[in-house]
Amino acid sequence: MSTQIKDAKIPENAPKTLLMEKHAEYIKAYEEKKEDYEYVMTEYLRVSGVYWGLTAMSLMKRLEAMNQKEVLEFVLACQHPNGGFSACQNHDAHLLYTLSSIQILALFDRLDDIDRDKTSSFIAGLQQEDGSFFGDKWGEVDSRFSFCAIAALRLLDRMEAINVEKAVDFVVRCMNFDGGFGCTPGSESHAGQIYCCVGVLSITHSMHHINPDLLCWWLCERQLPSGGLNGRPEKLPDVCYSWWVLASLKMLGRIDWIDKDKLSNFILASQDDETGGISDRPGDMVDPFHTLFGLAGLSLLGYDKTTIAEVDPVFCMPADVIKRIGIRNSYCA
Ligand code: GRG
Ligand code: ZN
Repeated sequence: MSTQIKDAKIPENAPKTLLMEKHAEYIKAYEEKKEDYEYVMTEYLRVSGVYWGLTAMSLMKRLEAMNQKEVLEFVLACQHPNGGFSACQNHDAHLLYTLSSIQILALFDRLDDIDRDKTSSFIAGLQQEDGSFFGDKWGEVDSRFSFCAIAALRLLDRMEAINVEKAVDFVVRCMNFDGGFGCTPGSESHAGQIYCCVGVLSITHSMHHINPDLLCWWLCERQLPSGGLNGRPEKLPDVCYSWWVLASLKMLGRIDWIDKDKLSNFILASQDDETGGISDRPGDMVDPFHTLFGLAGLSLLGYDKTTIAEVDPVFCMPADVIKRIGIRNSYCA
């Protein structure tokens, strides 16, 4: 008996070229329509949403179209006296939003607008005895938070604020028999967590802990007949895995292990040719999250290099911003 593969269908009339102008208009309009239902309902992740929109615009070389002054005022208003940042005002400071805030400041070359030591002591205060990180004062542990802590500290040039060796030990303990990584030791491999853990090992120059052939087999098996990638076996393909999976393959030096043309067709087919924006799979509603990860995936694929800027596979930010800050990641050969 054979098992049926779950997959998306690409309609005949799905877009086949990049609708760049429409995506820029979609992101700009999203920034402006603050009374929309969708905008209001995503308040709990606002600062990350701002990072997705700004990074998408940067990759389309349109960052100057965004309202820098308004964004910077908003981000600074989200900083708490303990140095951490929340998703928006009156929410708790969290590592997820601290990273997004620092990424936004870095995009605008304004990291010196904050007290770097104060923010790094907030991050360091969340590290636990076993090297892991709480996301915030409520105590959830997840390898995503290890990535947020380490990526933020690297952008701030404050890696010495934490015990890096213990942070790496924890991430290595999240590694599974299949070469992948989960959210805590012993939990199932998932492409999103793999991106976070490989990112930590890349930033800390600890890639020797990984078996790249084993892990990249698991990663390239995420590609389905439609060309799209899923996040773990038996799941549907989703455009955001064009980032989580592909960025991991790039750091591991094996991006050629997937069919690039089929994946770019899947991303292009997930564009909305009326409203602009990219969705998780063809025919679904677009959002800024999938618009960013679709564009960033196309950048990694080398699609239309003259119009899409090069993305850094670790930080999901324009490569020239990471170069300007002077960061060098480690990659596998
Ligand atoms: C700077 C890019 C960047 C990220 C910051 C927050 C974070 C660090 C990384 C998140 C990594 C992650 C866990 C991504 C996966 C998101 C996702 C689609 C989860 C849903 O997964 P499933 O398996 O469902 O529950 P699906 O939709 O795959 O069937
Ligand atoms: Zn998704």
